[in-house]
Amino acid sequence: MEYIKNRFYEKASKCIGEYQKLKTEHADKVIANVTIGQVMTGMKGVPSLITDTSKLDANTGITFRGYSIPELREKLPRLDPAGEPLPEGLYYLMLVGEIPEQEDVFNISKDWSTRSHVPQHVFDVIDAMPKSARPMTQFSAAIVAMATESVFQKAYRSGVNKKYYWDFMYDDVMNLIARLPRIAAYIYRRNYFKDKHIEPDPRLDWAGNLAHMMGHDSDEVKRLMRLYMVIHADHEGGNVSAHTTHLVGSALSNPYYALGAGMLGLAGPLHGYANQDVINWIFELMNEIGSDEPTKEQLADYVQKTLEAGRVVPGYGHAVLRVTDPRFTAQKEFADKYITHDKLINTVNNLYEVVPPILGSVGKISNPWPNVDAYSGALLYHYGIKEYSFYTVLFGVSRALGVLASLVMDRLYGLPIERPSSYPLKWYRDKASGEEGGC
Ligand code: HAX
Repeated sequence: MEYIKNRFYEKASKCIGEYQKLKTEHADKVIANVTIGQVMTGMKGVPSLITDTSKLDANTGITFRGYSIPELREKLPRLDPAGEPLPEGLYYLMLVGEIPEQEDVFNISKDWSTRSHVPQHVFDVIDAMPKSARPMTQFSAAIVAMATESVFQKAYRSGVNKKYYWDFMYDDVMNLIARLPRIAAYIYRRNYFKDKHIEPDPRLDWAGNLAHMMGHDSDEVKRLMRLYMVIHADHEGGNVSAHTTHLVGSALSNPYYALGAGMLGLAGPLHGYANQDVINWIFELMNEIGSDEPTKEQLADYVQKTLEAGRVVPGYGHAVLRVTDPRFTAQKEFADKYITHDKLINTVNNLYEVVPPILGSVGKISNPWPNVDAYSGALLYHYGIKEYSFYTVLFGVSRALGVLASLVMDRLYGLPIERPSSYPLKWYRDKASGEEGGC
């Protein structure tokens, strides 16, 4: 589908000049001051990255090229007028910056289908690991193992001019995205269905095929999978999975290395692992309370107990957001529309009433509201995807869309190797007060 690549180049190449101009003519312009508080809390709010695909606002949530999640659900092409948008369309939007036509989206589906062959050695790498290896360990190892296929790496080694890096990166990224559903489904069937694998169906869309290869072939699961793949795709550039992918890519590592590293960041409990931690924590509380329909009072007691034990309440809080995550709301609307009664979903809804006032009363928690992970597991579980130790892999398949689209742009703009400065703790102490002593 060369025409989409050309369309991307035509639009994005206009920004190269912009980038160069800022770099050369406005290099001394001060845009922000950095406080010690920002350094001590993980560089929150320090503008230091260029990411065009999406932007996160603390009070309104994520927008993709300016479009909110409700707008995406209304405007992006879909297979069925009553269904959810296709993630192929979101990828096009993030890359090209415009809402695609139906035909563009079908063409991406077809293109990904033709690129989706996974080399045998990647399956061998997965099979070499014990089944007790976490699905995210298997997933990131498989991605890195696929670097043997990198056309960017081959082009670099053959001495290609740097102005063409983006072109090879584009192809690597398309191949990589195309293959992720097959890899994810392989891990799923290996771990939970005794290696009974299901071949891809080339007539299906990218997310529908993932559901199919996992063995969940109903229209309902495919609809959920499309929504899931759209809402998890990107969350601007500073989150751990996006930033890691960008950082590793900035050393001109191939996209397989960059995404593999990003996925290992996603695997952490404060990031994507929270989606399985939420379900684990809810089952733990149901078990301890002795009911699968706990009352709000029982839930409140358990939340307090979790905090007293020095643990976090998974699925709540956010580094940037200060409101209910619109990705939570989109999933809640989906559940309200399609699911009449489900004990796990009822508990998730009850927690939404119970948790925020408790977290709000702690004082130090910046955001007491739920994030995307508070809802996603309950929906997957309802539709029969009950193996929650797998859930972060699904997040990873989706997150690849945004971080890899950004990686193509990084190479097109010619962004430099990233290299912030670090200082000993004493340096900050001297800056703060100049007091003697300390560690
Ligand atoms: N439960 C208990 N304590 C919490 C909390 C929660 N849900 N959220 C924040 N806090 C605590 C922090 O641990 C921190 O405590 P210390 O000062 O003792 O270290 C304090 O409140 C201040 O933290 P913050 O400024 O509110 O939040 P951070 O930006 O540091 O962290 C996190 C943001 C999302 C990591 C945090 O809210 C958290 O741990 N939430 C639970 C885990 C979770 O749901 N993660 C997924 C987030 C969304 C995402 O990335 N998905 O992939």
